Amino acid sequence: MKRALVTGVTGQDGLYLCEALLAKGYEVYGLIRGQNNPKRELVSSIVPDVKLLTGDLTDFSSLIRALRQSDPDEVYNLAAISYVAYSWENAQLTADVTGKGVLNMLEAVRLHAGDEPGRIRFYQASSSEMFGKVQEVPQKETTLLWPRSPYGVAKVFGHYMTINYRESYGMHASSGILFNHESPRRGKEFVTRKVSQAVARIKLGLQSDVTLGNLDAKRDWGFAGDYVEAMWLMLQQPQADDYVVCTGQTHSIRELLDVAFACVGIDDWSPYVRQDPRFMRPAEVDMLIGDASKARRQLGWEPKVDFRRLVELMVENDLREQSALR
Ligand code: G4F
Repeated sequence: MKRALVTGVTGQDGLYLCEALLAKGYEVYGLIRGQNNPKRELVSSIVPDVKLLTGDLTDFSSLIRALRQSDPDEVYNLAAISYVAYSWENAQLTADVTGKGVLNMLEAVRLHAGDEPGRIRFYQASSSEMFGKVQEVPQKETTLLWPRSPYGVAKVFGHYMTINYRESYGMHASSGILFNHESPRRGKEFVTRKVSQAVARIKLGLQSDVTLGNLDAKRDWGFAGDYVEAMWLMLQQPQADDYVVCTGQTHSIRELLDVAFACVGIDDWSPYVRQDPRFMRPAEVDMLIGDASKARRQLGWEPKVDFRRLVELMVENDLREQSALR
């Protein structure tokens, strides 16, 4: 039985990945942060077979302890402060967790693996946010990185550290450059879930409108459940490498609103949507669209859920959730 250690286990990706690994027969350990973490119960209710260990990416000795307790074959480093807007308000914390935290984990894995550096396979959750002010369309593994937020800069540090540990120590360390990926488990601060929840509440008469920021930004949105499969496939390859994971389609926030409101029979959403500068960012990533040819060719990976179906899944889920709250 293979063993995996997953950091960021309380997030959307952590939950989908744990489900996938358990279904494949892995013994799964999840790293959980802080005293009496309120999300512990959520994890235990969705994936009760995951063994939870306490640790923090900024606390090196806790990572060494978690590695000793789990002695994993594979480590998936998903933990991060992942909300881009928040990273301007907490740039140093973001650098410590989302950036330096990757170095802590890589170093802990290197020390734990001892004189067999390739023994533990390592996955780093890199991000399309690293492309920022895009230098090429579509974006691929070789596209020049130009991050536009403290979060993006921290992710670039983690990405290059992962490559550096692979090249310096012969570690099996791979980096997945994942474009935006969403699901009914997405946090409510991200735009897709903010919209799907608002649409459901407007339909049910619980809310009159929703206030957003920039409606013209475009994103390549896929389904998180599809993307965790790509993470796993990367660690099954004989050689570690870096891969872009995306759908190759891009849509604006306006198109997101079109599809989401259409799910509840509203064709003109303009009376329900307001804009406020407080949701605008100091520097915006205007457009992301990826090219996943390498992942398709080398991993045999394909996204299964398209944009329209993804939005439908999210609105249907929020209608159920909000109806139950009434
Ligand atoms: O949903 P978002 O907050 O996601 P963002 O910033 O693209 O980041 C997500 O994807 C990255 C991958 O590229 C991940 F690395 C990262 O951790 C995260 O998962 O915002 C998407 C777009 C932005 O252009 C934003 O300006 O939506 C725009 N937007 C417009 N109004 C809004 C809002 N975003 C949020 N969160 N809230 C709004 O009211």
